[in-house]
Amino acid sequence: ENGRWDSIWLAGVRDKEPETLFDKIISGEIPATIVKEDDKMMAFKDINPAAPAHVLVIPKDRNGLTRLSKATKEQSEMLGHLMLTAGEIAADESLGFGNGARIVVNDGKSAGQEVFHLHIHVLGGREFTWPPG
Ligand code: D5M
Repeated sequence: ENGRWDSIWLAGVRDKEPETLFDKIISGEIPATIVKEDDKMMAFKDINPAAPAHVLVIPKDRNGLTRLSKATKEQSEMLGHLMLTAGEIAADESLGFGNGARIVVNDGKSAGQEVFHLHIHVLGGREFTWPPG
C-alpha cells in the first residue's frame, strides 16, 4: 500500500503543471515525426503545418514552463539550447528549409498559443509577410 501513496505524493511533487500533449509526444504515447532530438530537446513536424516546412522545438523537461513570458533566469541555458536548435533546423535543406524561416513563439491564448508547453515554431519553404496575422 505504501507504494501507492508514494507514487501519488511523487506525482504531486513532479507535476505541478498538468501533463500536456507534448509530454505524451516525448514519452512516445502519441506518435510524431521527430526530426532532431537529444537529452534536452525534441523537434518534430507540426501536425497542422502553416508552411511547407513546419517544425516545433520543445524542451523535454520543461520544468513547469508553460509559456515564454513565465521563463526565469534558471531556464536560460534550456532556452538558449532551444533557440540554437531552431536556428539549425532553419538552415536544414533536407527538411525543406534553407531559404529564410519564420521562427515564432506564441505566448498566451490571445497570441494563438494552444499547447501550454513551451515550444518554438520554425516555418519555412515559402515567403512570409509582415506584420503576421
Ligand atoms: O502551437 C501548437 C501547435 O501544435 C499547432 O501548430 C499544432 C501542433 N500540434 C498539435 N497537436 C500535435 C501533434 N499531435 N503532433 C504535432 N503537432 C501538433 P501553438 O503555438 O500552441 O498554437
